[in-house]
Amino acid sequence: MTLKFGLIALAAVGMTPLAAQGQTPANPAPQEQAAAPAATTAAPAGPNAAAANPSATPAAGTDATGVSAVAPGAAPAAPAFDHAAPTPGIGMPDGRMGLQEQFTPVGREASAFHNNWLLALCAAMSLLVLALLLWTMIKYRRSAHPTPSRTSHNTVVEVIWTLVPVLVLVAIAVPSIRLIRHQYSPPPADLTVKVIGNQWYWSYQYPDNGGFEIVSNMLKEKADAAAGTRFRTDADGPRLLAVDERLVIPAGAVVKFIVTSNDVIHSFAMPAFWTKTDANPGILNETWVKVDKPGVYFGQCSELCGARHAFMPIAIEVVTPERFAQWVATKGGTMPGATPAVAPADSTAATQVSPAAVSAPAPAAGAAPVAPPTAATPAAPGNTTPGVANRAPDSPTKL
Ligand SMILES: [Cu+2]
Repeated sequence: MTLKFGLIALAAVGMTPLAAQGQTPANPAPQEQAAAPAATTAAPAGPNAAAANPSATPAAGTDATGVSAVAPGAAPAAPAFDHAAPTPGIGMPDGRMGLQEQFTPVGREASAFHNNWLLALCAAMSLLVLALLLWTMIKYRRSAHPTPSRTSHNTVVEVIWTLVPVLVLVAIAVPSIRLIRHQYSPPPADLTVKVIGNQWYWSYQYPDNGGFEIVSNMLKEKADAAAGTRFRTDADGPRLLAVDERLVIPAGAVVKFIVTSNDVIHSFAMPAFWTKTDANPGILNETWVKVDKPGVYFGQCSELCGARHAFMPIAIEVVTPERFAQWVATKGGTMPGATPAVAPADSTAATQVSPAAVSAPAPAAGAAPVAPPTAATPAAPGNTTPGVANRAPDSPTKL
């Protein structure tokens, strides 16, 4: 017996440091862990990405063609677009409890369901159970009720405690299923935007508007930004949420987002639109929004995707349809059905490079300088990647 205990104790003592040792490196460094696979994907990404990840490579090729194609011809004086400043408390967290104010029909339905029905139901049930517990504890305590009842069946009570939960579940299921039906049966889309998650930024393609692409990076704080590069101001949005290029969509239009990823799983989430969709490599997920109110709305990547997961925010600017057409024009895109004033820009010319990209042509670090064979052939519209030059300098190799 004692021998057995001794052995167990010995084993325990022996294992403790082992266990501790095993945990020490793994525990405090989830970042390293996350970064490790990232680094491995980044290192061979050069040759690989050429084929698999079209947006990572053509930095060298497209950058040059993009700039030279646009600068002289297509857009003589690239019209500037006045981006709106966000409204504090709208489309962003502001410290209040509860859900953000919703700006889509589905979001309004869902938040009303949550606030007015689920919360009320939860509160009522919790209070009822608490009251029953208190009543039992006080009324049937030993001092007041020394001989307990031997009753083992009571048909009325049993019917009630079976029926009431069933009714509660039905009362939750009906509006819940109705909400899911609304969420997953979108009306025909007026505009489709392809959303692509990348470590660690988002790119957005507009296949309906000539297939141009924008690349959206988080804006750094003034103190963190390299000298001469753009940094965040309050007009851009809150810290860690403001981006250099916003996803712009028209108000009142049904916008379909096709969501995918270039590397690992990300998640495209916009709390004020009640939208969260995983971005999986090799898979197209779909979600939709219809936002009535122009404004700027912020979200974040919502699937742990590596070391800089916290720094790939999403900013959507909802504008009037007229301003949307203006914005598309500034990106070198076209509106469907519109006859372009200039000769129809080929797909490379359409990939206009923003001034920011020209001023700060950050080399896509880690990417091979070899121009991919696909860069020459205009691939599927939207596979041209002008904005890659826009990528923030903090690319995987820095980590
Ligand atoms: Cu992420």
